Amino acid sequence: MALQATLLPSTLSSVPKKGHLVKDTAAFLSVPHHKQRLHAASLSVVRAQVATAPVATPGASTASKDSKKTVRQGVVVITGASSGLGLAAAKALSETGKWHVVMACRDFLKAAKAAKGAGMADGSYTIMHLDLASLDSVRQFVDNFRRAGMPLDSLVCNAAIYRPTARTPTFTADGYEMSVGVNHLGHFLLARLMLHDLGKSDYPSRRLIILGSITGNTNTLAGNIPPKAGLGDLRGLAGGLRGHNHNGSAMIDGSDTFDGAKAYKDSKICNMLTMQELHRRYHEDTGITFASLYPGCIATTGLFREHIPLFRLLFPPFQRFITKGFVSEAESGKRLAQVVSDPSLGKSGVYWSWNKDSASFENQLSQEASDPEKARKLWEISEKLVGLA
Ligand code: NDP
Ligand code: PMR
Repeated sequence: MALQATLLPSTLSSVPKKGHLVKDTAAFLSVPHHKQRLHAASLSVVRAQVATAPVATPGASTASKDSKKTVRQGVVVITGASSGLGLAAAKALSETGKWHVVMACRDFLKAAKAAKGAGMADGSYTIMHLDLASLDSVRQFVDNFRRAGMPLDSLVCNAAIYRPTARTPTFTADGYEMSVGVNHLGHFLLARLMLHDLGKSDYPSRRLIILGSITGNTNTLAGNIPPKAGLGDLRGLAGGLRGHNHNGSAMIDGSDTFDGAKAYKDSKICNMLTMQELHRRYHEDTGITFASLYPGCIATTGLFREHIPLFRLLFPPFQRFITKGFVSEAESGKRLAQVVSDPSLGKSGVYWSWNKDSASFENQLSQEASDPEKARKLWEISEKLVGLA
């Protein structure tokens, strides 16, 4: 039985080969010479091994002498893996050989270049199209992922946009303010749909991770730099985040004035509240681990691309030498990879952070970012906005 399972991966292929695009949407691109090492049909066989071997071993998908301890390679979907933290985590996870990374990105070519540029090995990743600014695209992604026949063992909601200088809102395909639309609503729908796939996985530790941040937590110095995050009574969100032109507000708290920096910080509160609500609703029944994190200040990423040039120049040295909150992209990638796969970070409902020695610890969220009543309300409104209720 175990021997059979270890032979399966190299002989079966359920994903398209080089350049093959699934569906006319061209939404799926497998990497060159991709030898898919996973197959849904092998899962029932591997299940028996998982029970006796809770921890994955390197090179697990190839035949091993000690096949009793073999756990198949895990599959992790990372949104926004074409840059910054997502790319660094994709690289870190793929390098272990224990993970096949599905890079869920809005720009194929950029993602392909980024993976190559980062030195990720052919066959260790798959790029699939996902534009979080369109709920149709989110649904299409889930559909394409399922058609590809891969299991889902971990989902990382990482992608984000930050529009610090914007004084007028832009909107997603569905008409929601862009920062909250992409960072929260797109991920909310993705997470809800993919819970089903995580639930079917036989992997020893299944995880759903949503990026949070220090700047969404007003119990920190960084969270007190104006504009401060705050969702108020969520009236703007309940009104559909449509903006003035549609007799609404583009801000979650219903404010008349749009503030791009605040919209981002608000979206991070939503991310952290969503993780906790997922934990409350699903952890006990499914065993899935839900987690959020602040990976450190990765001051060099594309997140700050819309900031003024002077900020982009001074922010990295400011964080490196003054606040000492700076963390490199590579280090942040390792941190996120830990939250995906480290057995010691398997606790659910936790917001992880790292101290100066890069040791992880369970951090405290601000009062608002841990308010269960607000989380419930956010959940219910978000469900309506993404068409789940
Ligand atoms: P980057 O800008 O480098 O990466 C963001 C990623 O999101 C990119 O791959 C981008 O794609 C993708 N993305 C943006 N919009 C969409 C969309 N509509 N659909 C799909 N993907 C999209 O930023 P970071 O790596 O810094 O940020 C990653 C996460 O880390 C974010 O959630 C952020 O909030 C969080 N974080 C970052 C901190 C930091 O200091 N940088 C601190 C705390 C948290 P593309 O490449 O095509 O633009
Ligand atoms: Mg902040 C301990 C101090 C600390 C840390 C860890 C951060 C992280 N920042 C700190 C302090 C300060 N910042 C101080 C004292 C100032 C005033 C000079 C300051 C300013 C500042 C600005 C203008 N910081 C910023 C900005 C941004 O535009 C960034 C932002 O808010 O993005 C949403 C940002 C950040 N500071 C951080 C981190 C992690 C960010 C950006 C990323 C994020 O939350 O995703």
